[in-house]
Amino acid sequence: KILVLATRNPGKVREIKASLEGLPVEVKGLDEFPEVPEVEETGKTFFENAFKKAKEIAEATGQMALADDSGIEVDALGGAPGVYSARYAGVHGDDRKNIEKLLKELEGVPPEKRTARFKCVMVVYHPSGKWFSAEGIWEGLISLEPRGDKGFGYDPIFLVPELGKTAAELPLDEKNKLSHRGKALAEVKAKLSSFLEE
Ligand code: ITT
Repeated sequence: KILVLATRNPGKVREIKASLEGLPVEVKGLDEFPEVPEVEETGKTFFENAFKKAKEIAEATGQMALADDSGIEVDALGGAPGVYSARYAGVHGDDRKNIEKLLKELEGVPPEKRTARFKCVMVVYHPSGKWFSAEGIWEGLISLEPRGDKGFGYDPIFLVPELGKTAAELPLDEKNKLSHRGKALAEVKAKLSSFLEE
């Protein structure tokens, strides 16, 4: 059985592949399907985008697909950037610019008011039309300045309060134990085996 990861984000691919290791499926990246077209993210929710990506990639490849739509919600900004996290500063996937913009928007906001959470919604879609979803949330604080060089996206400014470290200071396996994506993946793994039997 083949499972295609419906994402072009290499940070997500690393974390998802590490977590799915040992499952009775062959995990493939989109780079192995150069002919599939880009999926446009037009949804207003993480679920809508994850569903659209998983369905379109499953239909384009004829294989089971797993999509991840995720982002960060900052309370002091009314939940922004949310579903627009990847393109917050205008250029899709420019992590450095996104971090810069978020820190600027939060200038003057004291540490205790910098509460935020990462959210991840995953959809696994089978070309037969069957699907299921899973999700995870990771609560934390936006730090005053970036720290750490692991991970991706907003990890350097996402403080994990109980560790006193940013997500970018955690090795991949430690991040996967705590993160929104790690939690969604645990749910995917629990549901996948019965899904494969159907
Ligand atoms: P695909 O749609 O191809 O999967 P993408 O990067 O465009 O890739 P999203 O639209 O779901 O994916 O945007 C997610 C953004 O949220 C991502 O680019 C990061 O900026 C941020 N993000 C999500 N999970 C994160 C994590 O674990 N650590 C840091 N930032 C994260």
